[in-house]
Amino acid sequence: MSYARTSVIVRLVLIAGSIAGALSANQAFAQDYHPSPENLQARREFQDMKFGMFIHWGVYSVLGDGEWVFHERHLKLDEYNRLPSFFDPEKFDATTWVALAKAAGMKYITITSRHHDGFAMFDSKISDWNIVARTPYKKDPLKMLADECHRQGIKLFFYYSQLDWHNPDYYPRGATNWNNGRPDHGDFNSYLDNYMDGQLRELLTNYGPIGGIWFDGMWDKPTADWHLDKTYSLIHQLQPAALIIPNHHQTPRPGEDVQTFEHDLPGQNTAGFNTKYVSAELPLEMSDTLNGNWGFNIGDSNYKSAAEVERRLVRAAGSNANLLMNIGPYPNGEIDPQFVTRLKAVGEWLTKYGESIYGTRGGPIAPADWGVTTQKENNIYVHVLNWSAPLLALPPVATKIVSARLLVGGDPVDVTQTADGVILKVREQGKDETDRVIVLTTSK
Ligand code: H79
Repeated sequence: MSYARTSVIVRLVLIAGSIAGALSANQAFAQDYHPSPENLQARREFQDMKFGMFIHWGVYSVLGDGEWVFHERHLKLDEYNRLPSFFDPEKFDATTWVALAKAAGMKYITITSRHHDGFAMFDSKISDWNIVARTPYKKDPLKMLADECHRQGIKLFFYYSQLDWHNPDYYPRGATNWNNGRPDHGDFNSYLDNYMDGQLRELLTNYGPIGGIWFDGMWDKPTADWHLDKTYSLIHQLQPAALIIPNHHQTPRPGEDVQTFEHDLPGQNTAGFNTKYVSAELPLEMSDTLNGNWGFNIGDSNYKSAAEVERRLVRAAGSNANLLMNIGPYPNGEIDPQFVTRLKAVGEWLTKYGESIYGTRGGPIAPADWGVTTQKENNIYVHVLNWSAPLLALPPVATKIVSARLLVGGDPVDVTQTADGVILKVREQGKDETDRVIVLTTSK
């Protein structure tokens, strides 16, 4: 069902509700929600950034078996509770992490403030299930990261798992339930209103201006009432420019600011759980892993090459989306050197090709096997990723092309524009060349 049709239904429900004199707060919110000017500005800036660093880091990193290890091994609460005492990231250095993101050409960082294990990687007063209270490290890495991001001009977003495998008030439990020793009762409303919203208030109060909150895990209980309107209002009230980015794999709802897709380009669903619906209005984002895991997995050496990351970034940009590329640092705070070399290579590539990525929107020609287009002002960037013959025939574009040149080097490119389309003479792909970018300058 389309977003527009959903809105119509919501409105009809509202009218019926007000006639009956029983307009709920949630429905009123849905009708009344208008993004603030700061929020709309933040959405545009988000789209301009195009490339972000996703970081999965938690006490699970100690076991080197991914962020789902608590669930995968069906550990008991008492067993998992041992883990924080081994988490002591003496090599963690916020300056190094932020500098790596910058060197990679990334403009924002999205880090796990807490994952499904519910363990707060920040100084939370809501519960002692947090890094300051339970680990020998005793410090708040998110505070250090936030300060450093502000210093180095990188936007910081907090990933926050709504799903919680640790708190007994996360009850009734959802699809990922196993018997880990929690009681068979709990107060879900209290979990949402006191625990979760309490922690979100901390994250939006104690870390300066943040980019937004990246929610995950709602899919564990898709039909539950998550008090979304209340939580979203809280966030927008505390920081109007903070973006709400929900990874719920559903059609966007009022109050949400970005539509994000896990492991897939917008509209594709190779992962099996993504929605095919793509918002024409909201900024889009695709998240992906640099190897095969989110959290550190010691047995995973399946690294993507720098060229592969570049291709994904280009394909995302051509689909009008950002790429949020993940790394899972070691438990000691170091970042795998294999990640570092690849990210730096992508950053070098971006110093040459960034003009055709940053600040662009998806171009006028639909993405295809040969490549994609992006656009900015009166330029159309044709990204030729996969084409060997010299002549590339493209569908028509509405504007008049006044010149065509290579982005790198600036050599002119032969171009023929007719009512039937645009023909470009593409030169051979150079060795180690990911993307041949042709800049079409149009008359307006
Ligand atoms: O944080 C990373 C992962 O740990 C988390 N999201 C990324 C960013 C993630 N959790 N689960 N998944 C990704 C995969 C989702 C699996 C699902 Fe299902 C399939 C969700 C719904 C269907 C299995 C069945 C789990 C719940 C029901």
